[in-house]
Amino acid sequence: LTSRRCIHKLTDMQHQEEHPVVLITGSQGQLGTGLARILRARYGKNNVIMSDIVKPREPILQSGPYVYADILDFKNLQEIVVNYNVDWIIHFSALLSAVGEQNVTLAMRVNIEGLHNILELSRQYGIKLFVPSTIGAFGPDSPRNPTPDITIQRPRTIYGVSKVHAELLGEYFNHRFGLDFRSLRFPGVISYDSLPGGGTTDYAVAVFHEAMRTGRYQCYLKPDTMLPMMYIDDCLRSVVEFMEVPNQDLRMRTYNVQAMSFTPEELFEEIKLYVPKLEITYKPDARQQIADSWPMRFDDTRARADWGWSHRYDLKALVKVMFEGLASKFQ
Ligand code: AKB
Repeated sequence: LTSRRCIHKLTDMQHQEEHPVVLITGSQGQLGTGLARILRARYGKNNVIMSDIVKPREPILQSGPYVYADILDFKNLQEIVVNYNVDWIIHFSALLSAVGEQNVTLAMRVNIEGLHNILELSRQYGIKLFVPSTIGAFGPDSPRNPTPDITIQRPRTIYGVSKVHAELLGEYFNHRFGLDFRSLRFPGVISYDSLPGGGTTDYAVAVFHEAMRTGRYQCYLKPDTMLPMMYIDDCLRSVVEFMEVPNQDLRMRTYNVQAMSFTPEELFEEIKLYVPKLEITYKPDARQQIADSWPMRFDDTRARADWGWSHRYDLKALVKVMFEGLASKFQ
């Protein structure tokens, strides 16, 4: 009997590993819908619960469960975790760098208090937790080209401070309580069917839309400001691949992931191959100072060595896929 019970237990664990129930917070942001689509195809439509504090965009309703989740309300989170028997949380809720500077109090609540709730919840219920980090977790004292995984981190934005806090607290919960915490530091993410919400790297998305709509774009960063960037498909694939790595194979809990680095000028030159008459003007604002303190290029050798990270999109491939995607959207 005992061994049969053991076998049942093993099969349950195996099933949980192969078909985890995943809760995505902040799922109406830039990354949530795309990730839910991939995870639903992999683990089953009803195993991926999208959540946010806003109403879902139309098609989401038919594609699987969608619930109200306020990350500042611990009981609300407990209820969802228990009712759906959640195994993993992908914690996307956050205020980004530029918008965070405009509302520091709210950024502290969402990015810090919200994270505390998610960490505590994950510890209590034995949940595997992914929290994205960012190039913004570094600051003017960090080496910028390239920026290694482990180096000085003294960011000057509330967004960056909250992300360093998340990295450190997650790693602490890992070694203190055995929480399976995982984090990737993302570059600016570029996508055509979802918009970023108030970051410093948003220009690299906005310019595509303006090139298609008006043929004109005013850039808030100087032409030679180099930052790491990544196409959304690479970004979402990195999350899935990283989450599926067996726990014992990870040497660290927080990894840099790099794909490409470019300046506004380099991006606009490439875009002009598709929109030759594109008119660009530059009017740097407060975001310039933020960008100047961030990495120009990530060193991600450890992610490549430890769990096989490899990007597929460089600048040329990115611009091509963006125009193909936008063309189908604007038709
Ligand atoms: C931002 O610009 O704030 C984000 C990021 C790089 O984390 N896109």
